[in-house]
Amino acid sequence: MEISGLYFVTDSRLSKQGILQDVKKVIEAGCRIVQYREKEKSLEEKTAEAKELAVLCRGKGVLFIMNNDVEIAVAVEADGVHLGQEDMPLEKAREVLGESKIIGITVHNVKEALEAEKHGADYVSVSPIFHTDTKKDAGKPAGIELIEEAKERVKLPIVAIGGINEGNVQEVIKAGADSVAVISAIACSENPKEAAQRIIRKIAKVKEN
Ligand code: TZP
Repeated sequence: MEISGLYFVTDSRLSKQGILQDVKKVIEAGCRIVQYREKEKSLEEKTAEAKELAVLCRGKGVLFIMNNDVEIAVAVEADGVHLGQEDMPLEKAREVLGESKIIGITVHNVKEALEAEKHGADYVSVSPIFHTDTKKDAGKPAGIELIEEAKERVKLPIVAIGGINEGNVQEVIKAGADSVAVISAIACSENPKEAAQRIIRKIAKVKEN
């Protein structure tokens, strides 16, 4: 399945209604990619939650990606895993997951994106595009220039992340992002379904033109 459009990433610390509810709502809105990302939970808790979300996503034909943890991805039969630069090396993750699974990786510059491509990533997540309070160590905002540069030099689908919301999503897509990964603009909203719908509509408008 294609890596495009809205890509929702869970965060129980920010969620108003709980991540299960958030995921149900974004799927109702039309989101086709969900990543389970929980930083402060035990392995047992993460495995149980990931399992529940994996089953939900599978039933709806939505891609389910596990953040960082390759073992949990295997245990819950996730569609893939998302790695940071400090996580398990890509080749190792590929060995464990096999060719059929999706492996995405966070990159902060074109050099890292080219490395990821060389080592067999399925998509790169260029990060952070704008300022974000959600990930404290995300680093300095790269701006949409990084999307433009990555789009020019890398063949892989480009997922943009960091501070993306309904106000700036269109410039992100215009710059060349195939997909936008969003946490707070949806999880912190009183109505995650409507927030997701507004972002999806804005993406569609750019693609229509
Ligand atoms: N990786 C880079 S920025 C970020 C992650 C997980 C946080 C994105 O969250 P938000 O709330 O959409 O800015």
